[in-house]
Amino acid sequence: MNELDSIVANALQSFGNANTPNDLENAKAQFLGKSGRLTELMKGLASLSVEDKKLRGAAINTAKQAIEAALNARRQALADAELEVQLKAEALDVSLPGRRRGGGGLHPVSLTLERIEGIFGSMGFEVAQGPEIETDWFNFTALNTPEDHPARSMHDTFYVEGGYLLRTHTSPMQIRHAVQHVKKYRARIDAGQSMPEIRVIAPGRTYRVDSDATHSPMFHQCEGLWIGEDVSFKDLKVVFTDFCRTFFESDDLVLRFRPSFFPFTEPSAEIDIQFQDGPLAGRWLEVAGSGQVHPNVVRNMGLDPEKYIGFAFGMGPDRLTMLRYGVNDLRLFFDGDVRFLSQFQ
Ligand code: 2U9
Repeated sequence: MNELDSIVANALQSFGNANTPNDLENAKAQFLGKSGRLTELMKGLASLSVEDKKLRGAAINTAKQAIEAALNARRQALADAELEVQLKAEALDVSLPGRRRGGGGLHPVSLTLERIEGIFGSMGFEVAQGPEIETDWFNFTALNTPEDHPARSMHDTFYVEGGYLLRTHTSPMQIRHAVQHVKKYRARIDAGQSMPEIRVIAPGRTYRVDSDATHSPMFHQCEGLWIGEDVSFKDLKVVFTDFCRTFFESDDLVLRFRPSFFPFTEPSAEIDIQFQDGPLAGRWLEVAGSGQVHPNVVRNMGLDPEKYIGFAFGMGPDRLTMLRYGVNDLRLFFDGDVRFLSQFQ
């Protein structure tokens, strides 16, 4: 083997032994670097005759090309191997289930409020919403609840600056709605013509000084009002029975109206329901209060109680939500724990 062939053979072997790009560049320097073996041979060309220079130069060039080709091939092989290792280390398991981004959703009590609004909406009830900071007049006086009534006690009501209070029920909104309605039809009413009936529900937040497993200082109410010239207790029974059966998706649900007292209704009744099947079957559960609207309250709407009559009812959407989903502590609704809340999505 001549000298050039042996240099090429050595280079190929060195490149083959280089296992990292760094080793390979060091091996390259031994042959093609400034004082590499091939470079030294080229320097020797200077002392040769023109004829020999041609022959020797061509032979060195051929050897150089062979070394460069081997170098490039090895560079590529090392780069491929490195990529292979990296791909293995970062392997993706495309068969794994996807990770979903947590989507938001409505609070269980909001779901109940939407349900209530939908059911009463289908029976022709409007939805009235309004202030949570109220005056004494709308929260108590207009609702036939006099100055010395125990409900006005500091123990029950959150009073705020300026003689205002946090509404203790949503009934003030019914009065506000009724007064607006009556104002709109005043001319017709005064002319002895009939006024379209008032049919409204008022859902929303209410406040009382109370806190335990079944009471929260902020709670929800939904009260309803139906006033017309010929609206009776019978209508209340039909409307509320229909509501409960639809809300609880139970056609054989039984209702019981138990005599009670509220300042704004006379006569008044508590409404109990009884499921025929399921975990609560047979038990009587109180779900609402109700009654025929007191003549004083009808008068405070600007109507003649001799001509206009109707009924009202009030229920607690928090309690309805507990019953519907079998939740036993009201406070869970207001703790804001996502593990609890996400179960309703
Ligand atoms: C007007 C006139 C009368 C609404 C009524 C009730 C009976 C009632 C609460 C009890 C506890 C609901 O579950 S609770 O939070 N309410 O029992 N509410 S009658 O009576 C009205 C409302 C507005 C103008």
